[in-house]
Amino acid sequence: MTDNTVTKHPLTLLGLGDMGTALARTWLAAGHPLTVWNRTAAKAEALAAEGAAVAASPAEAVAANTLVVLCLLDDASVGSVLDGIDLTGKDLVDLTTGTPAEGRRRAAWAEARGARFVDGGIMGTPAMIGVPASGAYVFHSGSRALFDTHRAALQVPAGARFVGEDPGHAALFDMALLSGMYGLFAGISHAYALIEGEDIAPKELAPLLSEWLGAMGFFVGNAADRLTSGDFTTGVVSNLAMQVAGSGTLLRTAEEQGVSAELITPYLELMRRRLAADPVAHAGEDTVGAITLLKR
Ligand code: FVH
Repeated sequence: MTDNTVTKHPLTLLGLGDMGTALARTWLAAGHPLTVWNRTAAKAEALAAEGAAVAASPAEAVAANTLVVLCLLDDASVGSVLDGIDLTGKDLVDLTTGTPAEGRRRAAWAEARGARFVDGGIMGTPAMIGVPASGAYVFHSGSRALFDTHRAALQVPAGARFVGEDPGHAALFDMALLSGMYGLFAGISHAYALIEGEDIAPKELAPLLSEWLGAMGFFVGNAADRLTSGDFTTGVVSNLAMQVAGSGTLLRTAEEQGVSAELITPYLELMRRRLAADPVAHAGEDTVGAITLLKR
C-alpha cells in the first residue's frame, strides 16, 4: 500500500490564530485536503491561496470532514464556536489550551452530542510546528480509537504522544511541563536581576547559568524517585537544614543588590515550613520532602 491513504486524509481546522495557521500550513504542505474556518475571515485568505478550502461558517466547516481539529483561544471559545452544530459521528481533536477539568467536561459534552473526543496540549511554539528537529510535540488524551484512526494526520505538525483515555490528562501533562518551565524562568529572571548594574554582562552570566541549570536537572529524576519511594533521607547530598540556613544568604544578597526576592521567596519559604514542621525528622531530608506540603 502506498502512503496515499495518509497524504489524502482530509480534515477541518477551526481557528487560524498564530498556532492554527502554523498547523494548517503543515497539513497543506503534506497534501492533506484541509477545510478551515476562522472568526476573522481575513486570516484564511493566505491559506486559501495555499490550497485550503475556506468554510463560511463553523457548521459548514464541521460538516466538511469527520476529523475536526480546534485551535482556539480558550475552552469558552470552543463552546461558543461549536454551539448548536450537529456533531454526530465527528472526531473532535481539541488543541486549544485548557485545564484538565475543562478537557473532561468538553469530552463529556462532545460524547453527549455523538462525537468522539481527544484533548490535546501543544508543547511548542508556532515557529516549532512542522520543524521535526524542533522537538515540538502534542500530548493527546481521550478516545484511543479516535487517536489511532487519525494518528497519521495528527503527527504531521509535530510529534503526537497519547497519554491515556482520561481526557484531562493531556492538559495535565501540558500544565505540569509549563509550570516547571515558569519556575525555571522565575529563577533565571532573578539571577539576571542580581547582576544588573554590576560590571557583569548578561552574556557573561548566560553560559554559566545555562551550564549550572543543566547540571541541576538531576533534580527532576531525583524527585520522581523519592516521591515514588517516599524516602526523602537516603543518600541526601544537600540536606534541608543546610539549604534553609543558606536561604538567608540568598535573601540578603537580593537585598544588597536592590532586587525584589518575590520570585524565589515562595520556594525558600516552602523549605522553611517543611523544616519547621519537624526539625529533627526533616533536617537531613532532601528538599523533595517539601513537595508534600503543596497538595491542598
Ligand atoms: N502561540 C503559542 O505559542 C502557544 C503554544 C502552545 C499552545 N498555545 C495555545 O494554542 C491555542 C491557540 O493559540 P494561538 O497562538 O493561535 O492564539 P491567537 O493567535 O491569539 O489565536 C486565537 C484564535 O482563537 C480565535 N478566537 C478567540 N476567541 C474566539 C471566539 N470567542 N470565537 C471564535 N474564535 C475565537 C481567534 O479568532 P480571531 O481573533 O482571529 O477572529 C484566533 O483564531 C491557545 O489555546 C493557546 O493557549 C499557543
